[in-house]
Amino acid sequence: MYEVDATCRYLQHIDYFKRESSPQSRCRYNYKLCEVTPNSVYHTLHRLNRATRNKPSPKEGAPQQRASMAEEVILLDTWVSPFGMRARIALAEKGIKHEHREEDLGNKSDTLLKMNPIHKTIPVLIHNGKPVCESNNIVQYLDEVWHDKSPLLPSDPYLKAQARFWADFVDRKVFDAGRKVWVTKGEEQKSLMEEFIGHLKTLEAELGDEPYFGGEKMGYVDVTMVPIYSWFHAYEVSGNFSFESHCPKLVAWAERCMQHHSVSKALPDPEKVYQYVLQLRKRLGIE
Ligand SMILES: N[C@@H](CCC(=O)N[C@@H](CS)C(=O)NCC(=O)O)C(=O)O
Repeated sequence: MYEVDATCRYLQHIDYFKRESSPQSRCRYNYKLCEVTPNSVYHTLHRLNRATRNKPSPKEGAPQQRASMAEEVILLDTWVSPFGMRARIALAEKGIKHEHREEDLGNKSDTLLKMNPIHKTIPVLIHNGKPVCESNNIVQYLDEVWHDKSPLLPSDPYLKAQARFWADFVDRKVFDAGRKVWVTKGEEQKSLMEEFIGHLKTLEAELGDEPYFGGEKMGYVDVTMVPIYSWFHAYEVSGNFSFESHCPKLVAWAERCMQHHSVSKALPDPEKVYQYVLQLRKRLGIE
């Protein structure tokens, strides 16, 4: 313990004397003052480093430092999931190399159960062995750690709060109403569909004349919302209507997002989604 204390004192002194003297005299002076030798400093730091390597504290290292180290990034995902698509878009926007693992949600992997024991849902991002769960949380995490490339959230606190508000609206209102449409039929389904379209119109009004929810550039709300566009075809065929006639601006916005390789690569073929929905409704005994 003495060695550790002495080494800490030595490191503090280096800092203090940095401005005071030449590098040589600084070292000699500090070693002497702190009763350490170059050898003991080296060995103590080496030991401390080894002891903490497997136990990183949450405060350790600034995010940008971590992003520049060798990274292991894994995404547990399922192709049809709009939540998974959010993570895929953010990873692609930021050009983050990662391993993509497709989960069978009918037979969840041990890794998924271990990494997301609370909800047991995908997506899960595993960054250097540590899990990050919940899609919007993942997008925010990626944006913070890899903040240098394609920032998604605004840095201004007020604009950031607004972006989070709308992303929450997408989750709570749009995605929720959209999901309920698939597990109902008849009149109930019709009224849920109207509710769903109502929420889309609210979003359309929020978009206004901007090209993206993020303003001139695609941002957090765009990444949160655009995945559901891959399900529009399924809604249209099932409900025999057109989104274009109800919310043309929103459809134009989605098409604009699709021009981004990150989005077109992350979203699956709409016809494949429709076939998946049909199967799902059959399995649930709705069709
Ligand atoms: N709020 C979660 C929702 C994730 C979610 O519902 N994922 C679905 C796939 S779309 C899932 O893993 N379902 C498996 C289950 O519920 O057992 C998020 O944003 O990540």
